[in-house]
Amino acid sequence: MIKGITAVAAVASGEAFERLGSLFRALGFESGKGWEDNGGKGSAFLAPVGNLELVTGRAPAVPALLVEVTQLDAVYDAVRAWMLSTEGGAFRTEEIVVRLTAVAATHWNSRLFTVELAPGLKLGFWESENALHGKPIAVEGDLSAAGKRFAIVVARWNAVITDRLLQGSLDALHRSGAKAEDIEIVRVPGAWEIPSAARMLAETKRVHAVITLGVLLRGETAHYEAIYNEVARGIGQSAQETGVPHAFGVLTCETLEQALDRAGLKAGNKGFEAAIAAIEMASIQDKIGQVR
Ligand code: DLZ
Repeated sequence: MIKGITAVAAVASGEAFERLGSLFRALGFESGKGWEDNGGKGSAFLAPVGNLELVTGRAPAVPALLVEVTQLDAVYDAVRAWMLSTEGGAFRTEEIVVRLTAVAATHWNSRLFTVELAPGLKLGFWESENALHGKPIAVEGDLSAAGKRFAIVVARWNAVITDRLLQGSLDALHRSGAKAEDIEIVRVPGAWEIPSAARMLAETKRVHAVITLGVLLRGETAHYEAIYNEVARGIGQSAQETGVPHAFGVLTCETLEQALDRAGLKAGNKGFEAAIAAIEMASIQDKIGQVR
């Protein structure tokens, strides 16, 4: 399955390498994992969308290194400001006129400008006139739990099931990079008590997300619907009012057999799934915070 594309651009000199890296960082590229050995070094820059374009017939009229952007005019201003700054090489205005082309329309329904940072090191920035060109940019959470703290609230009622849900959650957290000391487990008597314990933990603000685990069996539970609604409402309310993501891992099943299936037997492990949702939401919260 295809995951992404990496285009490797050889940069002639160390100075040009540093300069290009500085520009990309100034424009807000996300840095990827770099490398360095005796023979050279590499810097990775990540973008939400990548294309590899093969061309035949005629030589392309654009630089080999092209960055697709939104708000091309703002990017133009940012590049110009960077060129004037010391990090960008403190180019003189006359030099900028030569090296930085004006934004111009292309014959492929786009606008483009190019910048020559050093001899042989030219790159282009372009924006499609079709605002929906390419994949819409969306903020998505990473599935890395490294460096994050989690609380798990687990009901003791129906422990034969909830213990399995707990194992599923711990499995997901550990496999995603969470450390054992960053996971707090709180046991409560039954599903009814989950919302208040979740809220106590969320209010401490010492965790990035709370995972709630329990099982309500219709056959065993008087006023099943009323209890279920309160538990769901309480967990949702705690998430909204504290701003701490809460993952919902409270099973509602007709029978014990059905619950066992959802706790790792036949239908996945809902504890695992809830932990993955918590990890993703903790990351989304970080990212949305960064955007602001
Ligand atoms: C009392 C009760 C019943 C009948 N059924 C369940 C259930 O299916 N799942 C569950 O997690 N808890 C149940 N409980 C216990 C309540 O959630 C609660 O812990 C007690 O009523 C004490 O407040």
